[in-house]
Amino acid sequence: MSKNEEAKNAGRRNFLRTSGVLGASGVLGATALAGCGSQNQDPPGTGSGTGTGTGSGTGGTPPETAPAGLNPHVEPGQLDEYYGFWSGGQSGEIRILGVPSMRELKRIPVFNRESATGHGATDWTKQVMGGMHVGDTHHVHLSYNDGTYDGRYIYVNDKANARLARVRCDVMEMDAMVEIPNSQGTHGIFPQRHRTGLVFCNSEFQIPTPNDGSVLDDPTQYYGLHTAVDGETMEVRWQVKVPGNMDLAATDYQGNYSFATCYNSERGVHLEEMMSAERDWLYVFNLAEIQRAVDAGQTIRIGSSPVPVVDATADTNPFVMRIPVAKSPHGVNIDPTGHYAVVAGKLSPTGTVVDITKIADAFAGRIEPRECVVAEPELGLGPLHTAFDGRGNAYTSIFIDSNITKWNIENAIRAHAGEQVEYIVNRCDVQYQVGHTNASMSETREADGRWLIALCKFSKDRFLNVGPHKPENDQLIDISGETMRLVHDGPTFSEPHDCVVVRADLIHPTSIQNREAARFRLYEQWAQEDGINLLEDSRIIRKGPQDVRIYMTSRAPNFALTEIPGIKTGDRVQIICTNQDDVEDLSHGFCLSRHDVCMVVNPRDTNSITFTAGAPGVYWYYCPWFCHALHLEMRGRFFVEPR
Ligand code: K7E
Ligand code: CUA
Repeated sequence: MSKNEEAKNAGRRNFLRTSGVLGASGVLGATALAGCGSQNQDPPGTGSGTGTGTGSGTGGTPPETAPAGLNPHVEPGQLDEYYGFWSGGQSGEIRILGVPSMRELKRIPVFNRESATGHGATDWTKQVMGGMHVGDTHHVHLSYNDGTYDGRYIYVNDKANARLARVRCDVMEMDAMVEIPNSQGTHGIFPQRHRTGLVFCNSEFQIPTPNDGSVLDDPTQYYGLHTAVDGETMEVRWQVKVPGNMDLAATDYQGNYSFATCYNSERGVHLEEMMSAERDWLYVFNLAEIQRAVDAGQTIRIGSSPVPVVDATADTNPFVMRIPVAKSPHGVNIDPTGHYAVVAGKLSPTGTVVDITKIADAFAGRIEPRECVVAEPELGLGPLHTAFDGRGNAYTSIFIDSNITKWNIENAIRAHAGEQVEYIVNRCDVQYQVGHTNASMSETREADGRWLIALCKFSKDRFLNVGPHKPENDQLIDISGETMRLVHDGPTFSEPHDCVVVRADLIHPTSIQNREAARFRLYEQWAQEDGINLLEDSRIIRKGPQDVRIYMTSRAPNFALTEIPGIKTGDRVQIICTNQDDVEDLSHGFCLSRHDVCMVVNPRDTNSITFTAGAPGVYWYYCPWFCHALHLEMRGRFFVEPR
């Protein structure tokens, strides 16, 4: 960077500091333009081709105003440096994006029915999904070991039907799903960070406990539940019953606490009531105390649920501490040092910084819960979520102001203690109305301060108009420098709330199915029953007057069976299909004409689906995945006789 540019940038930073102060005193309009290179004004260094090098000076002549920064461009054939795991919102799925290219690499169906893979229609997915085909995923988090990702599992919530699911990272498919009992609106989730331990799930809605119709319109008897699911077995271990609702979740790095924001401490059922109190709570769950009570049987049961429930409804109790925080808190995020929890106010223009090292004293009664609060920075209108760069800075998404506000945590603490110090570093406008924000490795000890994603709820005029339902806009921001730099607009389909950005070297998927996922135990059990070798044998077995089971292998470009005779109309037919090919990227599938049956069978995979044979006639089945030059010929006839 030239002397000239440096001087210019320094001047700009000073301007930003000033505007930060203005913002803090409520003159927010004045700050709207501040502090962010946009893609229109400041294109990143072009043509450098280095992928990860600094953009400036590596090729082309960047415009004079272009600050140094990372190059977001990933050349065709080159790989991204990060996996981004996106929640898929109301689509019920998870999405994998490459970062920084923002290319969508894959969708992992979880709570949804999905035509390409047969997810939700195949036998095993049907069994675990319990007949439900909608989901509302908000939060994806990976399993941890020692404060960083261990590359084993992805956990994802379903707010719609109160479930938690898990995806195996080796094959990137859902392998477990559990219903969270006694609760509704499973929203914030977070796994423990010291090892693969518990995954905590917050219920956003309060309901009667039990919710059996004996209590209806009496909100004083509604409660929320904080649920611990074992991240290995996916069994529900315990629940804690609290007054008030719970929104976002977080965990510390030691395994001592889990956290939940509570925006409805009022326990209201209408909007005005929920917003009435000036302060709400950050709940801190004392995991050792809860475990002690569970082990000692000091628990209650709710309805017919076998899960032990710790009653923490008393104003003071050893299990849950309530730290008063700014009005209607939303996000709670732990900084990469593990020292601070940052709570965003949502209906207050402030954040609250909680010193986690003080919590033990507060639980012991040596200090008041409120004394754990070490800063209350004024951030802007509608703070929601916070990410970190590992250099002491926090990046809070500001919904109403539509920006990402970068601020320094230690400076905010000093300002709170009375020092004259500016903590706002600068702001970056985003388009528009940002919900979550997350940065590369931000939820780990290894936060690296390179890329930040702003998940904007509205795209409005940013893309070609596609009708009344617009895409969202997940924007990519380079945070490697002092000034944030917006480098990419990423349209996304409804409605990924959150994402995590994970260094690619931490994830090691296979290309050939390793047959270790839970569903294979089901196939093996059937095969054993019928004396079948799944990878070798094809056979049509009549199991009863109306039941047929068919084992069939496939190898490009052939199904082992090209005719399936002997089926009677109304038969319940199960097809168990195995792909013998162990060639990377060689998926087959099974699709049966006019039967609503379609599924994928990946290399060395097995999949199965059950359906009722239709009216008498000839039906072609075919491989729906382009697998070979003779892919269209990969088909056979299914003969249905009159009964
Ligand atoms: Cu902020 Cu559901 Cu994480 Cu939406 S939640 S933004
Ligand atoms: Cu096998 Cu197409």
